[in-house]
Formats: sequence, structure tokens, C-alpha cells
Amino acid sequence: MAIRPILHIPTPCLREVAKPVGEITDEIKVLVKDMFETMYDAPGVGLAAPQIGVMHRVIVMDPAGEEEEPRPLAMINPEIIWLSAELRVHQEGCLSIPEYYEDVERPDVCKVEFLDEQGESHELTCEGLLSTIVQHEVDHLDGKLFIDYLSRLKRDRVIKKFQKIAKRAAS
Ligand code: GNR
Ligand code: NI
Repeated sequence: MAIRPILHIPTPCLREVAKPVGEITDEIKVLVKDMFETMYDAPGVGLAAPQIGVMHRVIVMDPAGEEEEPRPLAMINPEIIWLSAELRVHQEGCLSIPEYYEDVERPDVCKVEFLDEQGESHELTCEGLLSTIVQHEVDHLDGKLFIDYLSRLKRDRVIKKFQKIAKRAAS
């Protein structure tokens, strides 16, 4: 197992669409293990494969609080098949946009269909924090980030800040 480096904006692959997983090979199983290790090390409550530069439709999550038992959840080829009309605001952050947090309004409840690591198909109704995380992670698979839901002013400001950081690191 390995902790893999997490990419930050403006890395281009964070804006690309990830490809569906065909066969669940050993390579995919190692990817899932590495993603859990990377997520728990960060620490974060979710991670999408593009955040470590792998353009496959794989996400991992753990919505458990610090005092609770871990609840690891891995989804391959997740598809959101239903969203509630009712919306809810959660404060979001992203490991690819470190130390930046803003409120985002999203559907309160979602239903997601996905494959587990054994290739078994599941349907799960998600509420609360898990619903937010699932929607945030599935967005990553489509090159979308939570800052895309903010005002242009806020989004441009945070993008500029990270562009400067990247330039400084490259020089
Ligand atoms: O660790 C994370 N916390 C979080 C908080 C609110 C809404 C979404 C998230 S996901 C984030 C980890 C991450 O960047 N996943 O892609
Ligand atoms: Ni994120």
C-alpha cells in the first residue's frame, strides 16, 4: 500500500473527465487501497481518483466522525440516479484546494448506483454529510470542483491564489 501525492489546482487533470472502469483488476483494487490510505492520512472524508492523477471513475469516502467507528465506502463507476428537490447548505473543503472552505448548496438527499470492489452492483440512498460527499466526489470524476458553485468573484480569487502558489513552486 502507498500514500499517493494529492494534486492541487490548477493541475489540468482535475478538470478532465475520468473514464469508466471496465474490469475490476488487481490494479483497481490496489488503487482503492491506496486511495483509502491517502484519504485517511490527509485526513479527509472523501477522495476521487483524479485527485491522485488517475483518470478512472473510482471514489472512496468515510463519513464517520472522529469518535465513531470508521465506515469506509468505495464506489466504482458511481452514478447519481436521483437528487431530492430539497436543498441543504454544507460547508465544503477539498484536498485539492487546501485550507479553503465555503458554504455550498446542494440537493439534500441523493441516490447513487455503483459497483463495489467485487463488481457487485449496489444502490444507496445518502443523506446529510454522506450525500454532500458523494456529490462532491462524483463531481471530481467529471472535472467539476466545489468552487464552481461559488460566485465568479470568489472562484477567480481562489484560482488566482493557487496559480501564484504553483508558479512560485515551479520557479
Ligand atoms: O475532506 C473533505 N471534506 C469535505 C467536507 C465537506 C464536503 C466535502 C468534503 S470532501 C473533502 C475531501 C475531498 O477533497 N474530496 O474530494
Ligand atoms: Ni475534493
